[in-house]
Amino acid sequence: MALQASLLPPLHIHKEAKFNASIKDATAFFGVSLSDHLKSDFSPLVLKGKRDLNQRKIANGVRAQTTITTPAINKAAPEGKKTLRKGNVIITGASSGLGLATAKALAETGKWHVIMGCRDFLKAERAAKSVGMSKENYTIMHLDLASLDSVRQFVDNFERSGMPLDVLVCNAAVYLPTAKEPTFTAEGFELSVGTNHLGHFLLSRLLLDDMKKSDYPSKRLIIVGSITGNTNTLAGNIPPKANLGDLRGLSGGLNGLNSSTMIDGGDFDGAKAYKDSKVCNMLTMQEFHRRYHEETGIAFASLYPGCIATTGLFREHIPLFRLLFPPFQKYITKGFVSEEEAGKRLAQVVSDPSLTKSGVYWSWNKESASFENKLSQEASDAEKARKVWEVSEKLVGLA
Ligand code: LMG
Ligand code: NDP
Ligand code: PMR
Repeated sequence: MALQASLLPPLHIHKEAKFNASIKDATAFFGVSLSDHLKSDFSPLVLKGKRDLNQRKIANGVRAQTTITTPAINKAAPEGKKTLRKGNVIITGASSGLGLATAKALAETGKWHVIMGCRDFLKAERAAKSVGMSKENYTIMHLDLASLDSVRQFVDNFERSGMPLDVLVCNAAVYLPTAKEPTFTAEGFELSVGTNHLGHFLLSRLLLDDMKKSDYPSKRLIIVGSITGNTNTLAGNIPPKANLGDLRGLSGGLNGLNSSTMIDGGDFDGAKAYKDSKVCNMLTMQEFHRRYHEETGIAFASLYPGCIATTGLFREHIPLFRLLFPPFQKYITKGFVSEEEAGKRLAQVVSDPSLTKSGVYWSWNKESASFENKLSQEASDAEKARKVWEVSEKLVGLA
């Protein structure tokens, strides 16, 4: 049933704080749990598909470290369902880093068909081969999130493939910390927010109907967030800090002509634009939850997978940074995770029966046990989420 990459039309192939002294808040501040009483609810067994009742009991034992304001409605898959068809999961930016590691982890279970939404078809094909994914477990489809036309084309292609959509993972991102001048998407939005937020916003809105139609028992829409967008953490307090302000730049279209290229209307700063885009990602997840969770049963989630200091995300950073950042995170902050471990974490948010709660921002402690983390004030501001949603709708042509 799955359409393989080679059967796709060729045109898609080539385009290419406050620091509160409580343990709970310390947990959120450092991005990992400081308490060690939690049991890991992730083990390779889960990914290998041995999900029996015992395991579910263990998983249910995972307690939230911190709470969030959004209501939690647990729509777990029916107990004991054994003859589940393969799930179909779209992962954007699956050609490297976290996306690739997640694709690999899911493909290996034999329970998932991964649709890799990538801007560079050949790179994606090589990447899938290099990690040993077998052909029947993945399909590559062209997707350039820096072009809304490409996003629409991707959705068309996917729909024409006839595959149901069970899970969508918005993972791709660009980070331009050394850029002196802004660069732009095809529609003229500043590239970081345009790609990381607006491209994914259109994609997820368009694919929501496809997800509604799926008969899969545990449908999920996941948008990757980050600690650096959360100013209730140490990492989120390294300048420049995320701040969406009153959204005047976003409302103006981030084009640098009649509006600022920055969401808050300030001067261009690539590192800040990335962090702002992550705040938009986390706000969008919560707004999706508020608008659609009850109606659709889809679980909406975000996560901070840990500091994966070796990925391509830092490709634009200066060489000295790229050299020092991994040992710094490994030995000093201890926030480092390998691509493989981070991939398992995201795969868990895709498929683990214990992570069905909607409206949650997941993080992991040092023992790699998941917990519900607390978002910063701005990243959990419902009014701002609504505004970002409405302004974004206009910018991408949905309203
Ligand atoms: C902006 O700068 C950039 O301008 C922007 O481009 C973007 O990258 C943005 O957030 C991303 O950052 C902000 C940043 C610049 O400012 C600060 O962080 C202010 C503090 C500056 C402190 C610099 C000192 C560097 C040495 C720190 C050593 C660690 C101490 C902290 C932990 C305390 C533990 C007791 O700052 C920088 O860019 C600084 C460079 C940071 C690179 C990260 C790597 C640091 C490497 C430190 C050496 C570690 C060596 C590891 C070896 C371990 C062996 C055991
Ligand atoms: P990578 O650079 O390795 O992966 C990013 C992926 O996004 C690449 O596959 C890249 O494609 C793709 N991409 C970039 N632009 C576009 C575009 N216009 N259209 C389609 N795909 C695009 O970085 P990571 O794996 O680290 O990042 C993955 C996610 O994890 C991001 O959302 C990031 O914010 C998040 N994250 C990362 C952390 C880290 O420490 N690394 C920490 C917290 C969150 P290509 O291969 O063609 O370049
Ligand atoms: Mg940060 C617990 C401490 C911690 C964690 C978990 C991160 C994660 N960082 C921490 C601390 C520090 N960082 C400290 C003390 C410094 C000053 C030396 C520092 C610096 C720093 C820089 C310059 N860190 C960075 C940068 C980047 O360019 C990265 C960034 O901000 O990208 C947007 C980054 C990151 N630190 C992290 C994580 C996860 C990143 C990658 C950002 C992301 O993907 O969201």
